[in-house]
Amino acid sequence: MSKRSAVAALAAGAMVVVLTACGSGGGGSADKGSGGNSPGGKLVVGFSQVGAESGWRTANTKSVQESAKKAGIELKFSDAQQKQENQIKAIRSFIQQKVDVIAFSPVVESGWDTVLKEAKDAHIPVVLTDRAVDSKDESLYASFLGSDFVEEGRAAGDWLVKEYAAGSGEVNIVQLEGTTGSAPANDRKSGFADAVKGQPKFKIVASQTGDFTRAKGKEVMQAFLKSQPKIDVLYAHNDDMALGAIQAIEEAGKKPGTDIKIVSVDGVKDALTAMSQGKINFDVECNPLLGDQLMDLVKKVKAGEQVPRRIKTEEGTFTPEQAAAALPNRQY
Ligand code: GZL
Repeated sequence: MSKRSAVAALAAGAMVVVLTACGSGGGGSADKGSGGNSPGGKLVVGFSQVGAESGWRTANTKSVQESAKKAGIELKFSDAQQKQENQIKAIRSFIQQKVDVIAFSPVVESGWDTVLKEAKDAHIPVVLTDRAVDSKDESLYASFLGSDFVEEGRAAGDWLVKEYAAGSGEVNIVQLEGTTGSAPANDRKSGFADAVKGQPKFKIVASQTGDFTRAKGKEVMQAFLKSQPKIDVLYAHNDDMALGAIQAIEEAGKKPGTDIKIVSVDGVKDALTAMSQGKINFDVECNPLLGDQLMDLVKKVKAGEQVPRRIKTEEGTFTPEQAAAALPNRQY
């Protein structure tokens, strides 16, 4: 059973415009000079979310919104619909609104220095959550709270190596990658490749982005099934793409989990259900319930306290037996 840092979970994203999702309009910290315009001294946090592309993302949004409410923090929430330009617009809007802290999950790793410098010049601290940026200027954000995606990819690869330890025949792998340029896609790919390197029997015969969505995961898996004469394993960077791929595999008259083994990442309820039906063979947990930790972090940052540069979330893995045991109480 995977270890889990316990934090609450909340419901769905909003449009790309900046919405005040929580809080009764209570006070900010205007007198603190670095922003915060909510009367009554409430901490005001601007949060730019990637989008609403997957079950994981929905659970993450719920967690952030519910935790903000619980912490008495006014949350200005923006859903970027997986577009970097929308996140940059939202961050600029937060700066204009003089929020106390900006928190965001960067949809891709690159291209953030300019807007983060604008936040720094406005004396508004920034916290990264879920995904990282590749900026070399560490002064542009106070902390990064999120998973180690390389470790997740490595865990998926390690399982595969064990699963095929006995056999000697070639193992043809197809890979559904996450959003191009995103930290989870880059790192889950490299961690997996690291785990299977030096094992000549493993061949990644096709690899393409499914953009972390079910629809795209199904579409790309359909193409793989047409173009690849033999597929033994699917490695999906998230469960939503794996679930879409399962539809494609079944429509092609094959049995997911048997004819084509599936290893995925996230550990959302729908995937654990598929596991209990024998359709997914292994799932690496990626914990979306970051809300409480994030609110604690933004409070410390606003108060000028020292915070760790990197806060790694606790996560585990699921076998089918563990999935069946976890399902009854699964929050998302
Ligand atoms: C990982 C997160 C990824 C999930 C996907 O922390 O950024 O984005 O694995 C989600 O399900 O779309």
